[in-house]
Amino acid sequence: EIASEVDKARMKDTVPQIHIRRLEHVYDFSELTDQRNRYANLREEFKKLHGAEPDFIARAPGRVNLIGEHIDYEGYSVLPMALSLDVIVACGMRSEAHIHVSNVSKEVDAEDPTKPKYEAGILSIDPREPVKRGSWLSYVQAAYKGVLEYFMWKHRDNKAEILWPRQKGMNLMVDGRVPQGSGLSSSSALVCAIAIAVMHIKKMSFTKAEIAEFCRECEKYVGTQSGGMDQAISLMGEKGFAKLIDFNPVKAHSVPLPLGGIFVIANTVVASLKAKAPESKYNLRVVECTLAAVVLALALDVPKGEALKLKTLKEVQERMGDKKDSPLVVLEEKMHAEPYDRAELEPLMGVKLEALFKDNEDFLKAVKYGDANKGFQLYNRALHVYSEAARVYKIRQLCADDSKDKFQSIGRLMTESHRSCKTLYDCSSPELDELVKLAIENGAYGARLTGAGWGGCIVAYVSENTKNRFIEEIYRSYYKKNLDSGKFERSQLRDCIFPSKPSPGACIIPL
Ligand code: NG1
Ligand code: MG
Repeated sequence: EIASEVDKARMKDTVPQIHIRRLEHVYDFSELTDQRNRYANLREEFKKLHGAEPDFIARAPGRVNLIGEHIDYEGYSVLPMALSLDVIVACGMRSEAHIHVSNVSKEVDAEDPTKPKYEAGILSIDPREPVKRGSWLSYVQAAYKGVLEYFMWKHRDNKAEILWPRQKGMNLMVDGRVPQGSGLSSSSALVCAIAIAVMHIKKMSFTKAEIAEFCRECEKYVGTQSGGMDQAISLMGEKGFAKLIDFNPVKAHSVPLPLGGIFVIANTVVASLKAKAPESKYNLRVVECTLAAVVLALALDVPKGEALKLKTLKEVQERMGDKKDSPLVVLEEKMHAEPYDRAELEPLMGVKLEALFKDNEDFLKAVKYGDANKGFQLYNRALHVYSEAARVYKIRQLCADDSKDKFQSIGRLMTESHRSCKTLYDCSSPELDELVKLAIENGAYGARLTGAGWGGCIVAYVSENTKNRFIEEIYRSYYKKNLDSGKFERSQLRDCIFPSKPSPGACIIPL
């Protein structure tokens, strides 16, 4: 009997399909009533609009990244955990051959208060249609397209493409609780929730790893050329564990967190500007890392043809020979700290910047901006990436350690990560710096920005015993202060500071 239990547990672990779960297995007891009401409200709204109950609800969580910032797209492992803040989508068939998408949110548009913030819309069922950018519906369309394109690619020998014209339509109604632009990955939660909803209604079955890979790719249709952390953790999160996520191929390892410590998330309430025009700071960082990889590879005598094809700093580290374990020394030796500009880069690489990024419009825009401004900060960006990648493994090790001062050591590494994000990667903001400072002054072991930065949230590592006092102090010194001065409105402060617990990943909730 025990053997069969062990077998069952192992099966559960190795069959990486999307789970079908009941509400009480998704949320903590303390939030169940609130969640039941929320789900009931979504069903009711759906029924009001479409005249029938939805078939099921799909759910995908946001995440907090504990360590490993801006290194996923460079191929390095990261350490996030899924949150209970999530996106839920009610889903049903539709007789017309198109997709109706709506949102239960009553929020109004910031610029035009006569319009809802999340306007309903109709999307085509033809997955070949390009994604229209600039609306929340772009993420829905990207996810739909991602699922169907992957299906068609996987079944290309069976002529799957003849399937789509005969597709039925569907109704999707969304209720999201991950605050937008907060660095907690509201976008990927939406993409993943839609992807599994579409899969489930079309009876497609892919593994979590497959879904994570194609969701990472399809979210790029919206414009941010991101790594795969957010989609992977949203799909592969597990109750009670942080996850070390590896890439190429994507894989998640459970990391138990030390008892007695807790990660508190605090939102600056200033939205992240990572994708803001004209340059998209985020895409510019990805471009800078690619250029750093090429320049470093050339300095290591990697043949030009090969060097120009390298995409990540990790691939370069693998070519460092006996210095593979000390990339910082190599970097110091082979690159200069001053920014690189076109005049230096093009003769070195033997190609035009535009030629190197010719396949990607978003990168070309970033190149144009970098070129017209202060050049490309290759050394600083690479220094951040290599040192941050090492910190991820150190923290993972500390989580497994029995040393007494592990809380302090983990905290110190987190604060180091923040400093690196601020000074080398230039992705912090005055409010993020202020919150990190306040967190440390109020007894946190350490604190750092989380997610892309340039706004959004910090995560602070705090002793479980003092967390309530900690939260009160931060509330008083940051939120109350800004509320009193009129900088914030009360409505912005929902879920602004809360202790987080590792929650389960995406699932389907039958009705
Ligand atoms: P957020 O902050 O959730 O937008 C972004 C990227 C991640 C990762 C982090 C920085 C997306 C969808 N996600 O996250 O892949 O690169 O920044 O570590 O853009
Ligand atoms: Mg995002």
